[in-house]
Amino acid sequence: MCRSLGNTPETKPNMKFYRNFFLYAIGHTFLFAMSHSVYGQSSDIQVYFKKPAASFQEALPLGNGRLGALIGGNPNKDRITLNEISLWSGGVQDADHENAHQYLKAIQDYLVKGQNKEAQELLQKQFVAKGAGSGSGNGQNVPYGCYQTMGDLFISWKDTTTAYLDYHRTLNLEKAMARTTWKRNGVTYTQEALISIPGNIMMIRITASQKGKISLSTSMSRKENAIVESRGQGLVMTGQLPNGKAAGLRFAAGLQVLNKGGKKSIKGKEIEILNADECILLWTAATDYNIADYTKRGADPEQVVKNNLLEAAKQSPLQLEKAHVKAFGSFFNRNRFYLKGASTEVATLSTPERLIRYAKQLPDPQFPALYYNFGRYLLISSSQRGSLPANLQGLWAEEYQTPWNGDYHMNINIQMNYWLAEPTGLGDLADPLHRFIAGLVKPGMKTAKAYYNAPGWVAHVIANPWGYTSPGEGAEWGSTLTGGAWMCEHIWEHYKFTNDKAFLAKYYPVLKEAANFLSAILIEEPEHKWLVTAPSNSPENTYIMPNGFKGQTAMGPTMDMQICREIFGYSIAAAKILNKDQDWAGKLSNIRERLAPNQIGAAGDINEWLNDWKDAEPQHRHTSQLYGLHPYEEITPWGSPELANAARETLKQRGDGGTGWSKAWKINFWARLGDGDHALKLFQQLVTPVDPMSKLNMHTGGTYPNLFCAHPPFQIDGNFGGTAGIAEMLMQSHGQDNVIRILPALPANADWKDGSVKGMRARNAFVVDFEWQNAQLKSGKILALNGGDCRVALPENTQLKDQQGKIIARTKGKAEVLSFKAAKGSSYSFQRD
Ligand code: FUC
Repeated sequence: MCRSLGNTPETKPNMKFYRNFFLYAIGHTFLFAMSHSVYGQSSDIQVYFKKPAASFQEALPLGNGRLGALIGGNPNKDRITLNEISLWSGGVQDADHENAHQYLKAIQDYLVKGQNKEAQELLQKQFVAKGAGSGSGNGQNVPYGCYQTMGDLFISWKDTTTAYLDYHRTLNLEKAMARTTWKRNGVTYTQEALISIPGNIMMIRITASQKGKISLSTSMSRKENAIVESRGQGLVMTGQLPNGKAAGLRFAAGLQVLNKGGKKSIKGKEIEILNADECILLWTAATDYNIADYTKRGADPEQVVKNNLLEAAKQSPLQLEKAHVKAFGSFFNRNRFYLKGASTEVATLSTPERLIRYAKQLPDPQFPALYYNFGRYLLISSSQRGSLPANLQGLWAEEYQTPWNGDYHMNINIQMNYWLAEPTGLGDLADPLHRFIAGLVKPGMKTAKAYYNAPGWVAHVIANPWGYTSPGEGAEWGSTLTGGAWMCEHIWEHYKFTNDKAFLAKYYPVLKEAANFLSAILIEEPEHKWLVTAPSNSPENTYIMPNGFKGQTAMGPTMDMQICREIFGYSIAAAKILNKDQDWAGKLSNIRERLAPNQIGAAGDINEWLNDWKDAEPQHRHTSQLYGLHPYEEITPWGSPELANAARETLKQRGDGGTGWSKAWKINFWARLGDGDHALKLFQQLVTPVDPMSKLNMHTGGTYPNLFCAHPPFQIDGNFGGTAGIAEMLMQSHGQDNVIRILPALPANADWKDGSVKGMRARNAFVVDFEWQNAQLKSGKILALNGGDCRVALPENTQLKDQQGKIIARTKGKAEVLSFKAAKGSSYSFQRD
């Protein structure tokens, strides 16, 4: 298993690197003199701690969509948690019950007759996954597998007898660099870390204010399934994870240290540095997961590691850093959100101190901007082209058995991870999601045949990188059959935001086959003869039937029907745009007309089930019956006011509690209802400080000191969903009427009174900048990337000008929607009188 890494940069000293190192040291000092910010003062782009991390929820995340690290910043012994996004146990398996479809009719008949108990019992017996499924969320050693940490990197300082002073630890979200500084024995030490997108490498640079003062040893470790050994003058970790039957995925990681001054030697499984002036740690990792075809093995991970290290050493550290900052900035700087005004009191506070202060509702206008910037930072760091999508923890995990296997849950979670991508200018970073969806089609066709004897493809609730599409192992949660169709929304939305027809044409078969599946399995319910799905769930919620039966197996849950309407609707639209399948689209349109509609119940809310049944848990975290309000947009205050009112009532009945992601979803719901104050209230709920050590009820969501969202436990969807929610408060552009709505849900809160946004994306490829004062939209600019019809809702007495400054339209005494033909590449500005 362990071959030599060959000529590592250490075994054959790379003179260029040392030459570059000198240039780097000079350049770097300059660069940092320029960029150095006062601690706590860049309060919208800096996460700041005054002490080392005591848990990973206090550590600072770095990542490049493949590699990830959590920097603890301890000046005695720093623990850096290591990750690689494809480090999954398990493997490709057949979890379909081949003959499950023989029981489909019987289950459906029970449901039609109202015998839900019998339906659910039969479903649990014959219609769940074959084998262990997710392993009850503990799938590490079953074929489903589990995302897991790669282990730890330690930096152990030799002299820890004297206490350290003046400690600061920051994560700069613009540069994607983590920096720790402290003083010991009169020497100032600085440790800076980055994970480069172009270099696929982590670089940690350690400097001291005096020469010869760096003495430390560094090592890597993993608790299981790996060995660490020295090769040349570096360390290599190699290992293999179980696939549920035998040995599965292979992985490797490499660590090298380049020192300036002093002495370097290998001591057992550690690299020791004595009396150096400066040193650089380079770390990288790889697995043999094959992103192009997960049924096959990919490149040899040891070779990839070796190549990455060799490539990194060809560049000077300054070049590496510059390339990193440039690549990261090319994503981060596309979109910014500022709230004007700063609270001077927060200038010196650490992030956890600010969280506590913000929970008391004290002013901190930069805090929502920080949260927003952090959400975008996390997506850029955990989702890059040609890699896997961000999972339940993005790519940051310290566990070997991550909660819920750190997988891809498709009844809200993975979709929420990507809600922010399109509006905040990161649509290209949804590429891993699009590929992932396409990768589900083939196994999903097999699952569709096995369970439903239907054409097309289906994926249920849980998915892993090994193409799992079967139902889960539990009837009560695992048979929602619209997981795959919900995922398809992201393909359509990418088209809507970019108008990229080539993209649509490429992914059209994915949409079409998901629509084909759903249209084939619908049955007629007896009362109204509406078409409904069966059997399915309304994600993880329990109904109480009039006869007292409490169950989850149902026909026609509202969310399923909304998803059917949505996917049929955009598949028909896609067929038209691509000039294809007109007969098919016509038939689909007829089926769409017959789907069970949204229904308002006796309590004035939107029914979650086909019948107006009570919920066993009225404040359940999932609010799936409002899928039609968000992310789908069939319920709007202007298009369907009655349903919008019922949605408002639903939210009131559900309450403002829930897990982290549940609160994040509610920000989006309230923003779509145009209620900025309630959206802000939910944001405040979402950022309720959570102590990592406390054993909270897992349904009491909030935010950890490092701003990671607490389900609890840590689950990243709340960060992404919260950021998307802020974006919805700032601007909306529904696809139904193609109107850009600026500040549709601005809270009447002093912090939000004045602000600006740059680079928000609207559907139909428009980029919008705008500014508001005293809670009134003042001015802005719309750049038409593709050109075409543009519709924008503007307040009274606002004029719209073309690029030459000619007035092309204006609103008079009231707010209006202005329409104009935008030329490709042109900008249009608006200004209120
Ligand atoms: C969904 C949620 C849970 C959790 C899990 C990963 O099933 O209902 O709260 O977030 O995904």
